[in-house]
Amino acid sequence: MRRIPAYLSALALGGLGAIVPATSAHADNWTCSDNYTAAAYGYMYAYQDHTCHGGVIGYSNSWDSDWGNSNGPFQGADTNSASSVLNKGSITVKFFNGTGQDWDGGYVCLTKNEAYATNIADNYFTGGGSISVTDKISSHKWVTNDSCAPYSWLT
Ligand SMILES: [Ca+2]
Ligand SMILES: [Ca+2]
Repeated sequence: MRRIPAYLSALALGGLGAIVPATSAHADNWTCSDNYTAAAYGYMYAYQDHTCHGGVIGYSNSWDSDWGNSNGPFQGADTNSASSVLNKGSITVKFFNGTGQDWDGGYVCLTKNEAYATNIADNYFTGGGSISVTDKISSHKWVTNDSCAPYSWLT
């Protein structure tokens, strides 16, 4: 009689969930990879806390020139509140600091290949001043990479 491999036995007995170690499932909760998998194609997302935690502030497949006004995908208290961001679109997202200034002030860019920035506290807007991106994003739009400075990439 052929011996059944142990992992197949486990699968047959306990189902797929039973063979996923609990530690692995927990670890997934502290990255943005699960959020990226669940995200809709063509959209960018912004989250309240780092590593895509704390709730989705907003998501968009278009632009929003003021995350603090009462129009578009980001409104009111959404401005100056994002701590991590995700890009599942087809081009780059450009995020701006200028609060209520319609795509003004310093900026940072997130490419579709980078996919997400888990903690933007150690990223700084262009224009100097060492302004951390956390809790400072106030608008966004989709751009081609040539509109982003070499030092403006979110990682
Ligand atoms: Ca808005
Ligand atoms: Ca701002």
